[in-house]
Amino acid sequence: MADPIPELGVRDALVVVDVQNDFCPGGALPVAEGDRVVPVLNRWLAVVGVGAVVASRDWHPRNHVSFEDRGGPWPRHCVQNTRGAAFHPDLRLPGETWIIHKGSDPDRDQYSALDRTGLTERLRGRSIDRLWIGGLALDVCVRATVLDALDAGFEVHLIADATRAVDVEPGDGARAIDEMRRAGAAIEPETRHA
Ligand code: VGL
Ligand code: ZN
Repeated sequence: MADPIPELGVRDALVVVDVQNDFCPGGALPVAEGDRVVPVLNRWLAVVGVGAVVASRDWHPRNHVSFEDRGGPWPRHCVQNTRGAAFHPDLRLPGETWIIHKGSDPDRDQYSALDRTGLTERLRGRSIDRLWIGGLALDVCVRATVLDALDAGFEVHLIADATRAVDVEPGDGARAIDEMRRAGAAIEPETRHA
């Protein structure tokens, strides 16, 4: 049975991190089962009355510093305006979704959706103080976003069944969850990941 979704209201934001083709099976930097987050997130996206729905996307120029041909750790991925950078076609983002672009500076990476994107200020401007975060990848951009959000003073809930790890090293995903919990994030549903 699917887990129940808590009651969300105007102080809540749903933050969908980087659910893009390149992070799904068949993409340039595939996360195992990355596409499995889509139906789970769609259930959350169907909840009405939240303060904001936010969707970030990794949005790199072709010569980005994180790419292997510039000595970075990753194969070329999420190049601006390519199919790989598009949101997964089944993700049902509402029309009023705030789209956040990150990683557009060729010489700097931005794993967190709150890293100098203006999102923190925009959320505070709407008196949103509670974030529900899922997406890809658990151990990279979701991790960075959750830790930044905690630093910024938000109450943070990781939607654990709406995220998957890239697991460059085995166990990276599990370690990321531990780190987020220790930093103060609530892991939803708490029971399954206790
Ligand atoms: C990501 C690796 C490189 C992510 C972005 O969205 O988690 N991972 N760029
Ligand atoms: Zn990237």
